[in-house]
Amino acid sequence: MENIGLRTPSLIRQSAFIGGKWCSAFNNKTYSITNPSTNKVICEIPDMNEKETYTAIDVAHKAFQTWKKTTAQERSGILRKWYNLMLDHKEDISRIITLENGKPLVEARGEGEIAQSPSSSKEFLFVRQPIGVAGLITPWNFPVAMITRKVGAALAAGCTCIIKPAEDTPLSALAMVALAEEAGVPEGVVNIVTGSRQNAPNIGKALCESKKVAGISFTGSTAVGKLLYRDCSSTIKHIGLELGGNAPFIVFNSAKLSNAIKSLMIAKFRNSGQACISANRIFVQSGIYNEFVEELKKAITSQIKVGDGFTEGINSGPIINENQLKKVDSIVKESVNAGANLVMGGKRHSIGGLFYEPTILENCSPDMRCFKEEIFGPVVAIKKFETEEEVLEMANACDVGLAGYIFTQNPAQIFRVSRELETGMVGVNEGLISAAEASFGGIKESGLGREGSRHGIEEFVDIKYICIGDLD
Ligand code: TXE
Repeated sequence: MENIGLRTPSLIRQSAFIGGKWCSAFNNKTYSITNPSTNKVICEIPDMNEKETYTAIDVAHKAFQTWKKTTAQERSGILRKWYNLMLDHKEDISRIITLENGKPLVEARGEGEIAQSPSSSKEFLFVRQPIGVAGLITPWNFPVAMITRKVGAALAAGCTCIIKPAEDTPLSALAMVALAEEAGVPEGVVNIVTGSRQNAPNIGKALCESKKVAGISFTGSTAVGKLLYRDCSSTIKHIGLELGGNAPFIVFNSAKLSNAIKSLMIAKFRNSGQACISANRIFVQSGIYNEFVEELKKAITSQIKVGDGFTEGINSGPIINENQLKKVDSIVKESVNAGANLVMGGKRHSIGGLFYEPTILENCSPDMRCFKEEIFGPVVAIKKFETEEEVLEMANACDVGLAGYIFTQNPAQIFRVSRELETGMVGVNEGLISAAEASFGGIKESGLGREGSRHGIEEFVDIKYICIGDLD
């Protein structure tokens, strides 16, 4: 395997982890993990299916019987230990993320991503209880953060869990679980079932339909979220869904242009646009439209350096796989055919592989694919608007509602537009809104529930009402 300079090479695991044991698929099948920057195979890992998932459910269910009885203090002690181990191995985990996901090391390290914000004769009792076994299904775009958000909250609440990481990026998830083992997380409390794309529906179905699983927390596409929601209905499970977005990014005439550009560079180009809160539909008011497009082009040309994430100075990595790259390219081509004006980019990068040129499309319209769909690539799609009323109508004419961004120096407009936007989160004069301390989630078809902050823990808790009458 390629030498990526790990301090603890044993963090690369080629086994899944069930019931405190590192294990292979029952039929010993494996599948290959590739580095999207080089297209080279990194290693093979177990290609598991529903049978292994049922085993993981059984052990997580058994472990729940003891884990739920631990005190919050005991659980926080173990979680703190795991957290410290992850911090100790932060550089290695970042390198593993860059290896399997492609994102530049500076992004994998997550620098600058955490914001500081740092009556009667009856007695009524309300008791918070952990829901039970939780199935955590996660995507490839933030391979560690999507898991920590879920697993931290689940374990803190007293739940045990089965993690199903994205097929493209299981190595960083396995490294994290290796550290969980080292931190002393008891056997069966954290399990991980790895599997190829082909087996994902079977693993998902097993988790959704098992009576022993009390809740599912999923981050991924709206299409898969809908499937899981349906499959959870047979057992009326808790379900948390963090699905796709199509974020409007609205720049009013009064905005500070330099800040709007700087924020868009983050909101669009972080992780090469592969983020659910990525700015997708850029609406710019007519008074500053021309200047905005000009300045954006300059910023992209001078700031974006595309290439292998391990190379110093690179700040924009590849698209995760060929399918996603084809999707990005077809959205751009179809939008141009429908009348969008290609200002720059618009094709695969000349360095080859899975890289795409940073792209600007202007004169876009709501009926084009670049506005109708989540692009999930380094493509800025812009439309000019005249009035607040008009832009709100366009921004809200959308089935999903995760994040929205507004740029204005007018205080009344800040409050008015923030309230009117049909999204779960709003960034005001700010392009980087995710923070562990904030509750994250969407409305409409962007999902159900919230992650992060104390609200994230509520997703893994049931409230039991106990009514105590006469005790004599
Ligand atoms: O997501 P999938 P994909 C959006 C984004 C992207 C598109 C497709 O627009 O272009 O989705 O990405 C597992 N039962 N987002 O195909 O398929 C899968 O193995 C159970 C937004 O990668 O949703 C992986 O672990 N699980 C999003 C996870 O679901 C199933 C992040 C996500 O994969 C399954 C990623 C099934 N039937 C993509 N099918 C965000 N909200 O940030 C797949 N999976």
